[in-house]
Amino acid sequence: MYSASPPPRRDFISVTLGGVEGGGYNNSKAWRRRSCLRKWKQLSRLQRSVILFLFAFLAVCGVITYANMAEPWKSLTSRASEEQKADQEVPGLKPANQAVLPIPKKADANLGDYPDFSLQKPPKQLPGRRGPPHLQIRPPQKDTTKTQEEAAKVEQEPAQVEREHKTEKSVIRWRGAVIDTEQSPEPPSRKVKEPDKPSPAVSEEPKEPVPLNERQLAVIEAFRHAWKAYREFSWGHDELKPVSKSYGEWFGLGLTLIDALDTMWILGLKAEFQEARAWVATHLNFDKNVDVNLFESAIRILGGLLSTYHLSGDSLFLEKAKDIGSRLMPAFNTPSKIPFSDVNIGRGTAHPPRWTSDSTVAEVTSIQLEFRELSRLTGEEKFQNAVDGVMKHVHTLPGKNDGLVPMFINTNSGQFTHLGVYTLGARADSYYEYLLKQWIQGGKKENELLEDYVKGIEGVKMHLLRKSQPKRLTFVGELAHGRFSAKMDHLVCFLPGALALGAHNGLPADHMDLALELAETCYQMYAQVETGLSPEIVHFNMHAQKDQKDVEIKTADRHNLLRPETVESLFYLYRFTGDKKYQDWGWEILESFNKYTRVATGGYTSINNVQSPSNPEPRDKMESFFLSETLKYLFLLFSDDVDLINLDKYVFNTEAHPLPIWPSA
Ligand code: DMJ
Repeated sequence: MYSASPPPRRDFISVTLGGVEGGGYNNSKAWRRRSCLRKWKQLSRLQRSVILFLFAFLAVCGVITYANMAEPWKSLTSRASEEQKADQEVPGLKPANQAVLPIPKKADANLGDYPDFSLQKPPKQLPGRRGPPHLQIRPPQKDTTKTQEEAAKVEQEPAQVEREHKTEKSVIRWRGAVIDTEQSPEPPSRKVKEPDKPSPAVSEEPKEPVPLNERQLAVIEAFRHAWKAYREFSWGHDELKPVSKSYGEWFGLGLTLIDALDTMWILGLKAEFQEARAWVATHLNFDKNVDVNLFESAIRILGGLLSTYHLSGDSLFLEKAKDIGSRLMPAFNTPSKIPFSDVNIGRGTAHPPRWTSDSTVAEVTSIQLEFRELSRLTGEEKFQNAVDGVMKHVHTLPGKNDGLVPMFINTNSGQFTHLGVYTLGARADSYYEYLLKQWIQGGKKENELLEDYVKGIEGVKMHLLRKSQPKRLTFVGELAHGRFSAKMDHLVCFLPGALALGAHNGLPADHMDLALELAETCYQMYAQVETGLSPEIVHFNMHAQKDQKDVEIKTADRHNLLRPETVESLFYLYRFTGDKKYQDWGWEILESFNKYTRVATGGYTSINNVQSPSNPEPRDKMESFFLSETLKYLFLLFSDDVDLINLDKYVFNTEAHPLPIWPSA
């Protein structure tokens, strides 16, 4: 308790030093000086010379010692700058990595290759874009939500943000141009480049900038609208919840930020990219006691980091890629070497889902592009060996139906389980996609992959294709124990793009025919719906009845998660055919996203009901793939520049992260 009364008075003894100061001390000093002088005079000349020599000798030694002590500081300073250079290289990685860094072609002048939209005012809202009332949340007059350090940073001048990045001892190459001029003129990669090492990532040649068209600008505006909210409400977290202006966590690893890095690069959002890069450098830490899904981490985090590394040439991303890749490896410690679905990246333990020891077939066969590329870059074979082992094993496995695979595989026995159900949708989709894409990635030499892919497509044709009514749209249904179901997931809409990519790479022409038909079907899954947005799953009408649409939607399936597959396929088809209708279809889809999923205060949200234009029921979640895939594919679809991610140089992983096609040995 406090007492209000004053503290008791204390009596102190006062000591005066006057006597000492006034006489004694000074007197004794003078006395000592006189006595020393007397003693010195009493010495012989020889004795005095010896003493003087000794003093001189000690003085010289002192000077030499001082000089030697100063030297380490000097070398420390120069070592610091050496370390600064070495920091551009990836610690612990073999020289092979450094050799694969893309080498800048020109200096800062190249920044002009592509316009930097990050500093522009967003283009005006396109006319006629008005969402339903509950999504028309008015933006606050003044932004008072930026409480995070990072958010505050962005309020600074972009130049200031750039300056801060420079102090982080790192180089950023923007489309082939070195941004950080403090970097030594010759990048480390160039110094260690060895001709026989694995060939580098595809470095973008400097070229004349292709002016952006109105549709591309609209995609940039959409991205910036989404990013603005991510920055304000969920910076560094996994997913934006745009309606509640908060965030959701899945792995706690900044999933959206990592997933969006290469999109920002491709869209030319320089300041945004640099700010995100700074977060990766300072905040992204994989040493966390957290369970992550192997597949999702591989395609989003590992894939995102690897592609950003290739596009930017910034070794920070390779360093992080190696870190997460290594931490995911315990997943392969199973009796069958078929990986578990989940890994604790901090503890180095892995496990299947709680209810089963099965893994999903699509998941264990759709991590290969990423781990194979990681091996190529690091020179460490363990990554590729692990994932190639899975493919080899699946190649020989019984239980397929004319190339179609079941959806589950057991991590103990290594056998397929739940036999008899075949789909190109959830749990099997990207198995087919990655067969083709690994074959392309590896220079079209791995015949087993090609064989399995072609067989799989034959299986689709034999068992899963039907025509709808009334438009006779070709669709891909499902087979369950011999019974056909006219159900098609939106996820299946990756298939037209994959088929077109295969045909472009020399596979049978009827793959392209099927691609064209299925692309039309996927477009109709949007066009025939009230909001112009596809539901998660449709059922195709197979019986001719008056006034019926091809597309039927069940109540449980009428949500839209901002998925990319249809616009992904439209992009491939436009690239390979040049038919502008694909761009027009993509534009319609973007307009519908803007109309029904755009939150006025920032961000886009998944919705519950694509059949209700007046109330699509926002789910309050923006999936990371909206930025990683949907907007990226739309941007590329609207581009007429075939060199903007050239499909003969890059192969997209299943999360739309472009990885280089390996140059032939
Ligand atoms: C993404 O994570 C990937 O495209 C994956 O292959 C399927 N699901 C989502 C997008 O729909």
